[in-house]
Amino acid sequence: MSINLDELTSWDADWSQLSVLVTGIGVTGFSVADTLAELGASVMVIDGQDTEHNRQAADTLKIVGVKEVLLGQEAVQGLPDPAATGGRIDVVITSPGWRPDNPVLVAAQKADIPIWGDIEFAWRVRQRHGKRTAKWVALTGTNGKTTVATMAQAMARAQGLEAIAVGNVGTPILDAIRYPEGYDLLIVELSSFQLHWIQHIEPEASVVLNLAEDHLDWHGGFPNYTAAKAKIYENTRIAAIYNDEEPETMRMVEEADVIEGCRAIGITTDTPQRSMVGVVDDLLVDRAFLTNRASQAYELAQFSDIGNPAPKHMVFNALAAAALVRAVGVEPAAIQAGLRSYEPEPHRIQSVAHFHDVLWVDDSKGTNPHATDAALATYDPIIWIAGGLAKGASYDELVRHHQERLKAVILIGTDQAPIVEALQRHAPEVPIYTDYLKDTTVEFANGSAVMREVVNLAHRIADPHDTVLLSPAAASMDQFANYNVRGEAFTQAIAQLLSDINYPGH
Ligand code: UMA
Repeated sequence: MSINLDELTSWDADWSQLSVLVTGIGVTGFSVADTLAELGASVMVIDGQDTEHNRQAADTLKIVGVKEVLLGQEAVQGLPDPAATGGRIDVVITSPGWRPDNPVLVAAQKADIPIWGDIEFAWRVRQRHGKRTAKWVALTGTNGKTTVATMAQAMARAQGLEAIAVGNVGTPILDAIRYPEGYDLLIVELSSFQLHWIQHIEPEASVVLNLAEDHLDWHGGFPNYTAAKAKIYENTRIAAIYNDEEPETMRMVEEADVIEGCRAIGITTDTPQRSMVGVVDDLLVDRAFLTNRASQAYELAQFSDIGNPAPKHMVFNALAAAALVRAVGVEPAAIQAGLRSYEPEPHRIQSVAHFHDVLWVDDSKGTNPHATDAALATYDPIIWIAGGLAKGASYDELVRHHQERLKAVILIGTDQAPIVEALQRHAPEVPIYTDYLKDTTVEFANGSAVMREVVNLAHRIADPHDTVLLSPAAASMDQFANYNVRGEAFTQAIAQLLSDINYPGH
């Protein structure tokens, strides 16, 4: 029997005849398999890692009705025997970390089996009889996504909406879809991986915040990466929002097939033209979401509502969040109230210590050159702690742009060569410290030992007025479990240093 997937467009459709292969048993795969089991579909899950954590997740999924879970490398060499899912596989629902050239996904494509991501699946089950249907606003970009998503959440909540930031931000979207009371608004943060697998969603508003090299290995090059990002604008209903300072994002909006009546809205940190949000003096203003926009603007908030000082990238993030929620009717007063109540994320250009006139800043969230660009632009002179997994990125532009601010560079992590080469080309006089820090055999648990070495070294070479900045411009997973752990290791190492030097109060 063949299933018509086009008919599966609501929670109440008949999902029970469907046989699904779910790839991955992480945050995404678990939520997908759990949801499918609740819908009565026949589900099989595979994952390359046979760990204790994954075995426990498998046991839970089997209890809720998942037919089969296969763990370990043998399970992910190609399509599994479909006997366990009713003799066939109608669709594969993949986790974002799985690259399209993964053997399982390649085999599915060869066999003409459709592949969805969890976002495509979530769009199809978002409507359910007797329950409110949340509106979606969607955002992507190389950097600032999570800040914008959580700022938009704060603004929408200040308006009294039941709103939640979901997706790449960490909470799987299907958890929100299945939330019993339902939501008014889902703020959907999408990675380029998630966008790659989307076929059709219709957000009220969408934005590509910025574009810079990242995840090139996954996508197989920059053109594929930007093509994935551009998909966010397709079928937008009300506002397709672009970054006026990045013309490529405007071009994406121009080329997108949006819903009739959808408007292009620009974000600028300068004086806004008509149909833009932007800045006048130290005010965030809206010249987009009002009828008499030719001659008037709404005041949304003041710089001081963001912070003191309010760095340019945070002003931009606040404007982007405001544009997203203004599109669904959030009032200017709620934008301001949301910004005032907003708690910034940890590990994002966060001052963590100041002693001997040296500032220590944790920007562990700087996992690619573009994110680190904002951090390097904020300080001078800098002792820069960088390196980790480069993910195919180039460091030339970053180093060229900030070479005058760099006093010294301390490198950690596996992929040191691209940074060293960029420094040799554009900042040959800046000392680079690489000794003993790049041991690739260090296990995650030893990352903290590396960070202690780094912090002690930075302390020895720092002079008054310097900033020691951890902003690696690279992913952390070679030496740390994730960027949070890397940032924590940094602050703990600083605390240890303060105790070792008997700094008052420690
Ligand atoms: N796995 C395999 N084979 C593979 C790849 C993965 O078997 O080739 C297995 C792993 O053993 C693991 C599971 O798949 O058990 C992990 O799947 P996943 O890597 O897709 O991770 P999830 O736990 O599902 O988390 C994902 C996002 N992860 C990635 O995109 C890598 C999370 O974003 C996201 O919060 C979550 O879904 C909910 O939507 C994280 C991230 O690093 C934070 N995102 C990148 C970024 O922000 O730069 C894109």
